[in-house]
Amino acid sequence: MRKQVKRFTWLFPAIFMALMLIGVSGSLAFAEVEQRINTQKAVTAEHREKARKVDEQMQQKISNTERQAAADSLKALRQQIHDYATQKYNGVDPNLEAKKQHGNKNKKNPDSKASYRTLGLEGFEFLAPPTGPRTYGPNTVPDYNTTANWAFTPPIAKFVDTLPQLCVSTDGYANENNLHQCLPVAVADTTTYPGSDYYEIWLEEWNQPMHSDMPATRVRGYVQKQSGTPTSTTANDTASDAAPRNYLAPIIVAERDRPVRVKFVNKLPVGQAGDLFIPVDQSVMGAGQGPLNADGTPCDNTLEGNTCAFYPQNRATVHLHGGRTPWISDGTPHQWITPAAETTPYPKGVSVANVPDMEDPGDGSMTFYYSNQQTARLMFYHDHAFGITRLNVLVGEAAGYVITDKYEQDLITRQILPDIGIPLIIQDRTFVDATPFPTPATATA
Ligand SMILES: [Cu+2]
Repeated sequence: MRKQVKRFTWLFPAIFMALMLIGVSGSLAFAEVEQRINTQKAVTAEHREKARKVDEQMQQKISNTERQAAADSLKALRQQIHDYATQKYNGVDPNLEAKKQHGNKNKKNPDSKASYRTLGLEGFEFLAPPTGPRTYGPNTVPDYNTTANWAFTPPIAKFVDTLPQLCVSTDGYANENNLHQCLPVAVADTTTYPGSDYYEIWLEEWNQPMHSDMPATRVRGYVQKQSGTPTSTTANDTASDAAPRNYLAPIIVAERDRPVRVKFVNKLPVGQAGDLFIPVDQSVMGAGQGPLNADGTPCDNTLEGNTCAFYPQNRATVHLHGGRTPWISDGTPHQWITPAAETTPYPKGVSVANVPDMEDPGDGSMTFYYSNQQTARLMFYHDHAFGITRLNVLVGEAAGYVITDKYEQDLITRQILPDIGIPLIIQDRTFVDATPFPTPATATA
């Protein structure tokens, strides 16, 4: 009973407020219609201001000279701070002092704390700016602590190359950086499988420059082969090779709830040329010997001195990272395939399955079905082969995958978002000389 009374008393202000709101919204509606007529667009002043800012930002282009100037001033600033620190501690370089103290940890020195002081952060060693020329290469003592000289990456200048950006077939993939690179957006074939976007993606190996001061680097990556709707109706058509190939491409742009179908063809070199060109730890499960002899008879790879055949290093698959994908198309560790021409007792992983309503792609190929039942997001697709996933991804078997939806498209239409966005990928890479050198390389070798 008490509860009912309470609810009843609540109703009065609620009804009153509702009546008030109807009145207010009535007059608001008039003002809004007026505004729509004035601006011819259903956007508020706030939206227009946002759109103006986005436009302004897109107009701002920074030249390489400006980037270099910024890098130079940053370097000068680091030098200034370092000089200041050196002076502050009576001419004693705080870094060298810190090192001495670390080296003398065993000796009990009551003054050690006093002489090891840092620039405000406890335990933080301030490093001097690198001073060239550096020595690096075989027989050089590795220095990880002051001026890093290891792993053979030559000293390279920052900000000299512009980032490769997305490029599209409609303007002939013209949007190149100074290294003539861009990331092509894959062109969907919409007729071969009605209701789906179909792509034919090959896996290939090539050389590509990563910096204007370095020779080209060997990569393995994905390439779209059949671009756009083919004239032929067969799903195995490989007519066009129009799109440039590029590290971390092609980018697939999918629409929410519209499936993507992929025919993936492993076109890597075979035999010895099919081996990875970076070191492979064959003691990792799946990277060394498998359960079969070269003639296909079973063997026990856990025994000493066994004769089991090694898994080929040109195995590969496609996994859509973060995708809501049925298991047959998930590119799991056991869904890899080798190139059709490879001679091996292991031509494919034990869980390989093709999409049931797609044409059988044959040896060295596999079909995938992605549901795209997800909201707008940036994902990526990459290799997932048993034992060598990390290595395959490191050499380049990865590319962007964007899902867009009606909410995102609405924001783009109203110019609140400039477009589907600028995919930004940050990687920390080490480059080694292609010429083999004796390992371990030591000062006395
Ligand atoms: Cu992943």
